[in-house]
Amino acid sequence: MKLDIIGDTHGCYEEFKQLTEQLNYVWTDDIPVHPDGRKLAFVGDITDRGPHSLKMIEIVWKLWKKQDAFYVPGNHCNKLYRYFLGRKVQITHGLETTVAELKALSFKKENHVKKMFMELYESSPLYHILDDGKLVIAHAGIREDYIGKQNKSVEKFVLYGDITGEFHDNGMPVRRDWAKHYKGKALIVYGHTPVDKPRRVGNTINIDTGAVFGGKLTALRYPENETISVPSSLPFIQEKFNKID
Ligand SMILES: [Mn+2]
Repeated sequence: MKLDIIGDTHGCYEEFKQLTEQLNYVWTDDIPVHPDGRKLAFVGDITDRGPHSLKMIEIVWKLWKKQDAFYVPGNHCNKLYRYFLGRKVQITHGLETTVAELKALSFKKENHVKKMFMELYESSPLYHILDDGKLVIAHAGIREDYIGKQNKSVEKFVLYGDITGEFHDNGMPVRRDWAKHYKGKALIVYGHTPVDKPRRVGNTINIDTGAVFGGKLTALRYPENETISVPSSLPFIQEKFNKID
C-alpha cells in the first residue's frame, strides 16, 4: 500500500493542490489522481479557519467515494458534524468561516455539501489501522492500548489528544505529550497540534505544520516515510505553533 498522508488542511485548498502536484498527482475532474495508483489519506480537520473548507469537503468526499482516499475525523470535523445534526454548537474557533461559506450557497447546494460531509463522517472510523497494522492514522494521535478499541475515551483521545481539562493563558487546552510515552510497533501518523516542522518522536510523526496559521502543509509519503511540505499563502501567526519539545 502506497499512501500520501496529508496534514490538517483547514480549508487550505491552494496549498493542498500545490502539495499534491509536488507529489506527482494529476488533477482530473477537480480531484488529484496519481499515475501509479498511490492513494491519499487525511488526518482530519479538513475544514474551518481557512478560505476553502467546502472545496476540501467535496474533494475528500469524491476521493473517498472512489476509494482513492482514507479519512479520519478531527475535532473540527466532529463539531461540523454536530452542527449539521442541528445540535447547539458555538460558531467559533474557525467554524464561523465554514458556516459563512455554507450560508453563501443556495439551499440546494448547502444541502448537497451537508449530505456529502455527513456521509463521509458517518462512514469513517475514529482512526485507521492500515498496512496489516503497521500504520495507524489518528487525528490527535492514539495511545498504544487504545489501538483496536472503540469507546468514548478513545474517541476523545483521537479527536482532542491527551487533554487535561486545563487551559494555557492563550486559551489553548493543556495537552500531555502522549508521543513521548508511545512504545508501539505501528507508526502513528497524526496532526492536530501545529508544529514548525514535522515532529518525529519514536514511532510517531505529527504532520500538522500549521498551514492555516501561515506555516506549511505537509504530507508523509508511506512507506517511504519521507515528508514533503509546501509553504502556506496565509499570514504567519507564531503563537499558534506548539513550542514543546
Ligand atoms: Mn484538530
